[in-house]
Amino acid sequence: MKAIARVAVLMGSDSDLPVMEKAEEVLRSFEVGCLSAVASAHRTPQYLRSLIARAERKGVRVFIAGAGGAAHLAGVVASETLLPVIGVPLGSKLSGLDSLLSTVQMPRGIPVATVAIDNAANAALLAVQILSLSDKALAARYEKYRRDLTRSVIAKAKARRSR
Ligand code: RP5
Repeated sequence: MKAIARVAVLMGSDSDLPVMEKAEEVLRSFEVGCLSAVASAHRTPQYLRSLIARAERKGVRVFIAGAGGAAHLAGVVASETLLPVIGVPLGSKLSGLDSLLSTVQMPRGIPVATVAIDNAANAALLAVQILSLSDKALAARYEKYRRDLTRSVIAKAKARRSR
């Protein structure tokens, strides 16, 4: 049975898919249902608005929005919803600096939680943390992930020392 989508992974163009797929992969690994869609703040503003409303009706609780260049997608999503929005600035002709600034420099009152350039995995992890606040089973999976992460770093450090 398909899990209810609790996260919407939006991207400004299908050319963003190779990076944004990582968010979907991480969400799947935590058994968090997600929906994924291409919608542009500039090219398809009305479609984007209806997509946000539809996602909310379906039960989405967190939005992830990745875009590059004049990256207004996350900000526009944040202006249209009361749910938390995580922005992923994507690599661009200006190495993603334009995307980063466009995503992170939101006006007071309408926040976007912005992760590092191209770091769609961190956006998914942040979404998992937000959802974990009201989902004990998911919180336990996230806690295990963090324990495993710590262990793997320590194992690598030990392996280096014994060389
Ligand atoms: C942005 O423009 C998209 O998010 C993408 O990163 C960038 C280029 O889009 P394409 O010209 O490849 O469709 O809106």
